[in-house]
Amino acid sequence: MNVSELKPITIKEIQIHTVALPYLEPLRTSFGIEPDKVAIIIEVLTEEGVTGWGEASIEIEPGYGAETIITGEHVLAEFIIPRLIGKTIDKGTDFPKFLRLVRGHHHTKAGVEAAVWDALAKVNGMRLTDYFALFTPDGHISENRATVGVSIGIQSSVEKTLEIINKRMAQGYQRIKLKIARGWDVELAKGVREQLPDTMLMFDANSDYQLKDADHLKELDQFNLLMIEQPLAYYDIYEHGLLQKQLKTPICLDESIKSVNDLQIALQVGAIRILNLKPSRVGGFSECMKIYHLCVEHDLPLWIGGMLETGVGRAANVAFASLPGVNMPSDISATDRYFQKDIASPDFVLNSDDSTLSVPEGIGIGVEVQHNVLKEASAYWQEKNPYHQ
Ligand code: OSB
Ligand code: MG
Repeated sequence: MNVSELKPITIKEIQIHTVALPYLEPLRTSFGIEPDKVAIIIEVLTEEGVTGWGEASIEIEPGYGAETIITGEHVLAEFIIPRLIGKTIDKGTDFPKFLRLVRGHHHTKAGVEAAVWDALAKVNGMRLTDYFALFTPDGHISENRATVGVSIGIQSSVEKTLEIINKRMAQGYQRIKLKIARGWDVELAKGVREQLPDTMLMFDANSDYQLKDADHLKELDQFNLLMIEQPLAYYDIYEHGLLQKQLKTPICLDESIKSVNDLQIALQVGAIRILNLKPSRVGGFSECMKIYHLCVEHDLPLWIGGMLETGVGRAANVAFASLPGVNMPSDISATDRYFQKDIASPDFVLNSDDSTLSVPEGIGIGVEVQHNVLKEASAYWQEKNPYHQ
């Protein structure tokens, strides 16, 4: 199908639902731990009668990204929703121009944009993954499944970490990501590698180190890590280039890459060998698409990162991660890695033979929002709301 033949949507109404869900296994990172998943679920109703769903995946504290639930609600109500009501959107990649004068707020914008892409796919009777594929380089079509791994938080001991790794490997996860921090790195690598010399293993530092730690980080080179994710500051690109020159282990950037322009700079200064692309961090799927094209042009290995999304956000991420340019295991796990009861159904279940998640067959994101669970999760947010009102 040609992109110019796609049906547009006209936005009639946008509803927002702030939710919280208790985690089954909270993720301790170098910047902290949160007991509950929080998000703003965005519902876009169209004149055509279809409803699109998206997730603004924001954390309670501004420890990963700058946004909070309150900034998200504020920017949605005052600046984003008023710019969209009554607007006709021809295709997904046209979306950013409507929010040209709302700068930053990537996680919030990404949630709205995801709902718009979902509505567009639905109005065209297509799965979101096939709708995405129309905007990728020629010949790229969905592989109908995304290869995935699992992200494991900082634990109290190497033994405890190995216990969780073994549980996840028994479930079928073939790539293990461990969170690290200063003081929780070399000893962990040594302990895990003694037991699991060949496992696909990577570390994520979430910006805990400085360039002056380069000699220490070099000790990690002996452990055959697939990559080290975001060792240095969340805003830095330049020093990652200096660090990569000293390290054999490939540097994967997460926090530092907020746009295709950032990626161009990182490539230019040799700061990146692998990209963790999070739709929420870069502000939505149009920016993801530009980044996807640049990765293909530069042969840069690419995978999709996660923000411990609910089924709504995860479904869209699985749809994107099943495109062939996404060529390393993504941080998208099965529903039972995250929640007892999710707001979208059916659950994502790991295909344990090949460490994949299947793209659902239904149109759009292919999962249905469970209105009763959405209501419960909204009430749980009201009860748990940690902000002083
Ligand atoms: O750095 O990738 C990260 C979750 C919250 C904030 C930052 C990160 C993460 C993850 C989650 O690693 C991975 C997942 O969604 O399963
Ligand atoms: Mg990361």
